[in-house]
Amino acid sequence: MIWNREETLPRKDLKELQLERLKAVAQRVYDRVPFYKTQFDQAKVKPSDLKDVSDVRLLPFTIKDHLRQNYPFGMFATPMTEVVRVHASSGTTGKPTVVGYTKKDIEMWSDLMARALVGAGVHEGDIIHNAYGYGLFTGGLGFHYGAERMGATVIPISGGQTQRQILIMQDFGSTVLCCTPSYALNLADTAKQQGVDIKSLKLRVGIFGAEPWSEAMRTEIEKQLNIKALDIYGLSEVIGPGVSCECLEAQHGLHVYEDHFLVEVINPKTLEPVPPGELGELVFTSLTKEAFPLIRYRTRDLSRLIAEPCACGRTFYRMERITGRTDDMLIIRGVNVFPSQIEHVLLKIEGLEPHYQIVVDRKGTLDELEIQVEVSDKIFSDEMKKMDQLKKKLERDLKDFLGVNAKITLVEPRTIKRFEGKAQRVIDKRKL
Ligand code: DLL
Repeated sequence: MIWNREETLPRKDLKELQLERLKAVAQRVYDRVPFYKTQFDQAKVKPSDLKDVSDVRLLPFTIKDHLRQNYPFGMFATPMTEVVRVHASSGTTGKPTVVGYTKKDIEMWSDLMARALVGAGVHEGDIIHNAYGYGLFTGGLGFHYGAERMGATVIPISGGQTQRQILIMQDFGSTVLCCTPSYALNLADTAKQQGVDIKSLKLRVGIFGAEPWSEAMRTEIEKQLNIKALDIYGLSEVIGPGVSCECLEAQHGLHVYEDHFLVEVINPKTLEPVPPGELGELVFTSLTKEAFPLIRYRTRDLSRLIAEPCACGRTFYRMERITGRTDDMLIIRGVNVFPSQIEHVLLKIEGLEPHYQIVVDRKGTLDELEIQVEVSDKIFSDEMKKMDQLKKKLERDLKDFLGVNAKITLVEPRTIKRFEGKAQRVIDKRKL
């Protein structure tokens, strides 16, 4: 289902809309945010230089460090009296990144989240189990407002208290599950422990994001929960969830909400744009935000654009699921690997469970990769020979598909740490 007209605008009209909005936002930040004025002046570019959407390339990039330097509210383009909400991304080091919203920003965001939900097949009468965390994280409230906007019933359960979540899903008849993909599996696992057949619940669709996950993980979640699993992407800096989302019809690639966010993919080394189909770093410019507009924000997330029209009728370009982040790529003895690629290989092997941890260490000058992965109850109770075969197979597949040597440690069921929000798959002892 299509939520609003903009989703199917002919691309020519969309471009016009984007240009008009781009000019306005460039002028707005130039006039109102000292940081942008300095940046534009240094790059010798003026908002009036923008004659075509592709002229966005004239504008300087914004990076996370810039946001940190202007902590907490220095990048806001409205007085605080107009800011009705702030969120912040946790960030593993240093200060969080703070973002702000005016009333109109919240309305726009709610509308985009309604669009995402409707595109995922959610309708009035649905009961949305929203297990994204409520708080400074954008996930919980982002979904909450979207759900209310489109008229479904939302259960603001947030993360945690996993056993209770199963009970609530059962008793309230939840039909839609919203949480991180790792938490969806945690829920499935917990249900099993409680003797509840999660497949027998009313759940029909899940909208998962906030962390990288693989196609193999999608298959696993769909199988374990007996639902359709869709991918949603976003980041606090740009708005929160609702920057792009898959449609139920194609379930392939996430439609970027281009009427509000101008997307570019660049080569992270040369900073030059790459054409659709080529992998690179996603860069977003917010076209309509009032409190916290962002110009050419480098996300560090890697993806490719799909320009081919989608079967669903939306004209927005799609982006492929995120492969990883430029800063979470592991270089193991010269080979580049992303945790999501490792996940893809290991989930294809029968007998391994979708719970794993990647440990990277350095012995002397050499990087070592260890993958700890749970085996199924059945395999665990089988003879040692089976475990040995499984281990060898995984070693071989990792070598064949990714070209890396890894030490494999098969562990007992339910011994790998479970997560309630974003999973932390990699323990990098080199950085400890
Ligand atoms: O994670 C917003 C969000 C909430 C998205 C709920 C989807 C659902 P941050 O905490 O600022 O915001 O983290 C943003 O998470 O730059 C990506 O690296 C990663 N990420 C988000 N969605 C996906 C996804 C929220 N679908 C960072 N696939 C981003 C892969 C994702 N990575």
